[in-house]
Amino acid sequence: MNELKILVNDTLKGNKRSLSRLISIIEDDYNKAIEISTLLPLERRKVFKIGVTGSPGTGKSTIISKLITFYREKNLKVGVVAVDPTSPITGGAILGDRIRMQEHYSDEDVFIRSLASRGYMEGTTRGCSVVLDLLSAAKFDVIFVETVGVGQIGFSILDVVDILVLVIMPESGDFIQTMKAGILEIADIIALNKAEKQGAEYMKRMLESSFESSQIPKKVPIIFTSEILNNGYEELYAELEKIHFESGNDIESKAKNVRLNKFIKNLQLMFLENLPNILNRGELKEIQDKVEFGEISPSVAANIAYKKIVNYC
Ligand SMILES: Nc1nc2c(ncn2[C@@H]2O[C@H](COP(=O)(O)OP(=O)(O)OP(=O)(O)O)[C@@H](O)[C@H]2O)c(=O)[nH]1
Ligand SMILES: [Mg+2]
Repeated sequence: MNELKILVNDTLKGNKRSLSRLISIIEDDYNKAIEISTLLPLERRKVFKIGVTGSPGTGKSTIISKLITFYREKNLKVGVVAVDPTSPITGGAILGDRIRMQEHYSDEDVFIRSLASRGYMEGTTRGCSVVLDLLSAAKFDVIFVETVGVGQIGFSILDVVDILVLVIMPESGDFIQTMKAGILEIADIIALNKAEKQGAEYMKRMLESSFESSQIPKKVPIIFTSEILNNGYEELYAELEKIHFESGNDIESKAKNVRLNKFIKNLQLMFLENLPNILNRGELKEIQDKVEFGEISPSVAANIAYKKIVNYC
């Protein structure tokens, strides 16, 4: 058996060291990520994937750490993946996550991991989605995906989660940023964190009025959370569970979209990655040579090549 198969088998049996090793391989090597995804069993069990997004330092990791406690009380296995697609691995951020979620590190049924976009920027979505498949196959029940921002190049958290929690805090200019990025419209729950600070109530009113004026169809719950006062977390958890169970159908239809999107994205990435190889074969190679020597215009050639590829199917 090759190394990847052994690692996948061990991961499915619950070996966290093998899981960690596989994630490093996924981060580093796009083709191996593809191979790993083909080794995973089809996962039909419902895994609840919760996206937690917001500007740096708003308190995402702190909130996740508090929420983990509730899910662990129900004896569910919890995974956390922190993705930062904008910067290469930074010791600081990872250290921060470790400190924030420290109390859970020794728990056998909690797995926390930061993902960096080391090797292949464009593949971050794919990398993250393979990691989530891996965690699902390893029988994690709830998976948190922490990201800074929502729609950076090559990565959209919405492609991979069931529910999105937006974390914002008062006094930070965060509100304007959030509005600009259009994140309000896609959030399912807003955690107004650091709620002990002045300005929290004011910010809530601003949010509510912007919901009214912007005709966003759904009413997004806004929940105050505070580490200092140690409150709001239970309410946030209850809201997550409510959306999770009450809108079961909604989540299933979202899950269908997620699966389909994943299929299409994978295919796109495979094409992009392998196009140079495809073009080096047979008739396509001849067309490529003609373009190179100026015997045919690149756009006409692209058109012919495209038709040949499509007809081949
Ligand atoms: N005053 C106050 N500080 C908080 C609260 N929640 C979190 N913090 C602090 O805010 C800082 C950042 O918290 P994190 O949970 O690491 O924030 P984050 O959004 O995960 O940060 P990045 O991952 O670096 O983007 C830490 O020092 C926390 O202790 C809160 O409710 N009130
Ligand atoms: Mg964090």
